[in-house]
Amino acid sequence: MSNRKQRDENIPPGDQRESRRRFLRDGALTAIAVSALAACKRSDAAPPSTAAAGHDMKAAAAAATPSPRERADAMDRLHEAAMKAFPAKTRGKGNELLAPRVVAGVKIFDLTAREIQWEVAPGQFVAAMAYNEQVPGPQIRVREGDRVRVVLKNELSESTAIHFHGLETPNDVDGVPFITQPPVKPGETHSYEFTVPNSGSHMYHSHHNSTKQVGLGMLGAFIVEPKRPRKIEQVDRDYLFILNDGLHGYTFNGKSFPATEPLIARVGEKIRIRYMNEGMMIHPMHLHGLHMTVIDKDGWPQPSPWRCDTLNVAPGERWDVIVDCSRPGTWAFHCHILPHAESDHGMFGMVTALVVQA
Ligand SMILES: [Cu+2]
Repeated sequence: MSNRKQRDENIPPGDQRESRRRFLRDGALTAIAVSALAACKRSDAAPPSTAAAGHDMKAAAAAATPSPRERADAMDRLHEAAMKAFPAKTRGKGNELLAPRVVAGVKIFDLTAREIQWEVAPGQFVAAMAYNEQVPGPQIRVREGDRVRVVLKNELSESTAIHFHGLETPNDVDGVPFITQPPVKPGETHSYEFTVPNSGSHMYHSHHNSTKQVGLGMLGAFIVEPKRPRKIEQVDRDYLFILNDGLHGYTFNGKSFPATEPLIARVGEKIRIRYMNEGMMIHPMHLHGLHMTVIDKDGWPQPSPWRCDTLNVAPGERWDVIVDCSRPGTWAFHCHILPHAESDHGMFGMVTALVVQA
């Protein structure tokens, strides 16, 4: 996907038409100005016909060339349109909590893998591979020590398998084809059953043809609540960001700005944010105005919580942070690799906001 296409696709359709009109118009004005200037140069080189004709052409060129202020206004209109569209409505929502069926004390989670169309940004539909038609897949949330069974039904046109990333499961449910199981062929169903070992923020994802399958959405959060939560974990709200940078572009929870969801809190509340990187690049997550206190790495408590405002999240990593929402305002919140977040058409991709209400 070209940057230009990415930028265009991240502008709402109505605004895209308007922005294209403006860019075409600005481009046309520039072309008119350039050809007029070229004609002037040619006429300067040739014997002058009349002084008045040369003067008229220069005046026309000056009138047709957008001024720096006009060009700035044209660019700023695009930035404003992207910002004002946030949070934009799109079809489909990922990371919805999946309620298990409970049979004989076992929590059973049914996941069906299927190829779908996913609206990653307003009007931008992309081919996706999804669990239960969600990108990210539905959130699995259990307690340390629970007995779980994940039943995978493969309705894709290729084989697949699920790996439970970060969970110290028995080897036979590790989900790696040709190491611990045969691939799950199209039309087949495969069950993974285990007692949930370590607590923390973990993930599940395809471990077969994974550059494509994970890049297209076959991933989800697997949260394990601890038997004995720490005092620092007692929060008012629990948010989760799954970062991805594959075939759908730069996304938070399967959506690109302005279709990303804002995080909402009230002044004085404590929120937890769980970052999970399912992509192929590092994403330094930067929160404006408020610091983050890092409590867990890959589900493991840090020896001593530490503070930062920019946290590097590498592929496969999970980081859990607490934010004390002490200051009201709409705080920008984005990946600080700037080409993942902003172009000359405005913000796109890995951008959202933490809204702290007074
Ligand atoms: Cu990034």
